Amino acid sequence: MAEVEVSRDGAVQTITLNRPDKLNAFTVGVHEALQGALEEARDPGVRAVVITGAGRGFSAGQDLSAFGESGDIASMLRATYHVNVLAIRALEKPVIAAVNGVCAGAGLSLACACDVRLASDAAFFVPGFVGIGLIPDSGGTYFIQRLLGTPRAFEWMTSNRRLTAAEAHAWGLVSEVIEADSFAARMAERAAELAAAPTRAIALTKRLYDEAGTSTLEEQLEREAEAQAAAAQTEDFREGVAAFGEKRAARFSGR
Ligand code: LHQ
Repeated sequence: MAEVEVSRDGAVQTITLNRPDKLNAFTVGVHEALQGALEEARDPGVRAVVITGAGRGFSAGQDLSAFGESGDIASMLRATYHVNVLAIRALEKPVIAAVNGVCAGAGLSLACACDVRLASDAAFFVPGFVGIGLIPDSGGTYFIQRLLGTPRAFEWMTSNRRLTAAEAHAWGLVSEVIEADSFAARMAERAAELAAAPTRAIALTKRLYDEAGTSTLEEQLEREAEAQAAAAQTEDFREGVAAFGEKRAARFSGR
């Protein structure tokens, strides 16, 4: 069995971390396979990507038994986690973290690097890092600060508190909590909705929100103007306006 499985259903690509006995903890092999899957996801035929986990875990972060694979942690982070976190942000399509279960350490960072987070009611969220004397890496200080604000991010990430899916929803960490039995179906429905959206506009919106964190208002207004000019060149814009005029649902192609 592959440690990362990739499947395609229409315009939705699903990437499943597949080391269930280890709660899908990351090894070098998992990083490499995830990198390959994220490269595949660049195919224009893919218009939404789902990352999920097999078994009762989303991911428990770094495989602590494989921790000795590299003595140089900084280089290891740069060569593995960083590549995949940056690939998720660079993908010009929405990436959904379908958090089916336990989500800890760099698994939590990876989920937070995604654009949308859905959680099963069987999921729970654990910082992990502080439990072993480490700092939140793989974007854990970046994304979680943006999602929760500094005071809550700091308190949580330094406490190692286990958060239920309901608490994660109340905090705004996940947008939806779904009963475990209907999780796969709801995840597929949400991914299909996003895959049917005007992909170029979604991609431009993703980039604009990423840039907004470090822009001045003037810079951001200018970026919006340029992005809007690009969005207005798409077939989807023409289709959206035509559908509005004809009082029908738009059929976006992603072009
Ligand atoms: C695991 C793991 C795991 C291996 C559960 N590794 N086996 C980056 C760069 C360099 C260095 C270090 O780190 C990083 C980034 C990071 O991600 S650091 C943070 C690493 N993650 C953690 O510290 C979390 C460790 N795991 C846990 O605290 C618990 O397992 C959680 C809270 C995730 C789940 O607890 P439970 O639901 O009670 O499950 P469990 O503990 O019984 O785990 C089930 C199995 O999975 C068990 O194996 P076994 O053979 O005994 O059934 C665990 O050993 C294994 N496992 N996490 N990270």
